[in-house]
Amino acid sequence: MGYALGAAMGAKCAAPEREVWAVVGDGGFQMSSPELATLVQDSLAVKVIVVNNGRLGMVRQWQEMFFGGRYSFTHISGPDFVSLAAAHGVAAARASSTEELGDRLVGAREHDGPYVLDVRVTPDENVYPMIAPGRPIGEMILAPHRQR
Ligand SMILES: Cc1ncc(C[n+]2csc(CCOP(=O)(O)OP(=O)(O)O)c2C)c(N)n1
Repeated sequence: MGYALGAAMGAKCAAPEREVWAVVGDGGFQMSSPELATLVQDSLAVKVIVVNNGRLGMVRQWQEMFFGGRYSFTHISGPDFVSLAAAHGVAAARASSTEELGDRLVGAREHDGPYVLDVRVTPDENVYPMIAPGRPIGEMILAPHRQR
């Protein structure tokens, strides 16, 4: 968590001719968003797609599935990522529906420079596979019907 943007920046430095995207959660992006300044300073045309569910989603899902829906500190209201990017001089847009997403992705790809795409997604959508807290990787839950 918080690693993707820095890793993408390293990848872009190593292969400047390649298209490089960082796919990040809104929680993870808040750990590394100061690197937006580095993108500008070092002219790194990394594209960032923020999968923005307003949740620390993996932990929220644990709380739903294993802790009786007792949600604790997993609902987050981050900054406006489009404004945050703009404050750093990074182009940005938001997609709030599936219909908008295609055009926004094209816009991000065609932009000559770094870009932040804030994609709003369903807050409480669950994601699989999932490993229960304290359980080994061999007990990975692959789909909802395998929940215990
Ligand atoms: C540095 C660090 N801190 C805490 C965690 C525990 N952790 C795992 S997933 C997660 C929430 C991630 O939220 P977000 O980045 O918004 O992504 P989502 O799960 O919603 O897709 C947390 C806090 C971690 N993996 N790494």
